Amino acid sequence: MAKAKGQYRFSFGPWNIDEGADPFGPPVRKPQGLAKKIKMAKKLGFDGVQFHDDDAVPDLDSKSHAEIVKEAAQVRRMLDREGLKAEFTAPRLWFSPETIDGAYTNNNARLRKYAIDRTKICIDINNVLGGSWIVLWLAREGSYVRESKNPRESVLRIRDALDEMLDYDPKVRILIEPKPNEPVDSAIIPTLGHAIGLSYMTIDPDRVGCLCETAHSLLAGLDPSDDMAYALAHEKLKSVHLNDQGGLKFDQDKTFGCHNLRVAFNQVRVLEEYSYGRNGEWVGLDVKAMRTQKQRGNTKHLSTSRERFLFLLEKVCTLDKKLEAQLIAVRDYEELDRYIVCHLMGVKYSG
Ligand code: XUL
Ligand code: MN
Repeated sequence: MAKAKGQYRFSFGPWNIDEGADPFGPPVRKPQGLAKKIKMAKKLGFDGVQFHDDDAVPDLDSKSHAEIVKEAAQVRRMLDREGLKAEFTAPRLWFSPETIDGAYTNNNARLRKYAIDRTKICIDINNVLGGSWIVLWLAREGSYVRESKNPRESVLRIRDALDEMLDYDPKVRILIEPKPNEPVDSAIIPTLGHAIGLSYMTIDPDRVGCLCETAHSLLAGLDPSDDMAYALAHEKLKSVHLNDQGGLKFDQDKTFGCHNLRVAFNQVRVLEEYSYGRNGEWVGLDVKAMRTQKQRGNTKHLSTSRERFLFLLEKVCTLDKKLEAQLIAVRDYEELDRYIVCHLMGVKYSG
């Protein structure tokens, strides 16, 4: 869908309104049903919703294909009623007993088949929801003990799985969301560079792209805006999960721009300058409320992230490009840095 420059469609997933449980403590907020979350998305000014397969159809392993399709159609009607679209569906391949040791790279052939069958169901759900693509976060495709999996064979197994998906549905588009670690110690496809390389190994590279998450790039020690630029240069940046991260810790999924506004600015800038969104790409937010947040205000991280993106977009559009070019031409990067920070802080710049 075409958009004018500077106009974006925003999305998030039901998991982004959560109860605040963490590995060290139980939930602290009340659960909200999917219907309520869809209504909240509309109220917050969002345009679309991202799904895991079992967000749309809970307990899907215990349901027939006909039941799954019927329930997905009910969710589609909820979206239609609110005037919202589904952005994507992602198979939650890190939850079930079958995927304890990974999905497509599992050492057990029967369990690898479970992962493929489940992904085909996810593709069917996505088609009913009308999503643009499926997203593969390759959560457990890696190891805790390097010798436990053959790393070369694992790459080829993921490629074979992608080929089977591409063959299953000639229209499906697949986005890989890489992450270097967590829950595994070491991921087989840890960065966007790996994901893009893998896409070219498939039977139809044009239908395999990627989703760049800010926190995942930071966890890999990379600048997220450079990662986005790399994927844009390959015409493979189809979705983003904007958020923030306080350095090399666990995956924090904090509000966009809360730690490093300048890094956030450069992400918005690269998206805007290269017309991200012109071909239907979404600005997805993968943010979590802090556990300290009370029930009231449990969506503030979402509205603030969206608001901050729009503030930074204003900064991108009002940047003095002529001055920037002049400073680059005379190689005065100290002055360029001074100008950029003045601009971001909203203080008067005098050259
Ligand atoms: C995991 C992650 C997931 C995916 C959706 O770190 O980012 O939320 O984005 O499955
Ligand atoms: Mn994500």
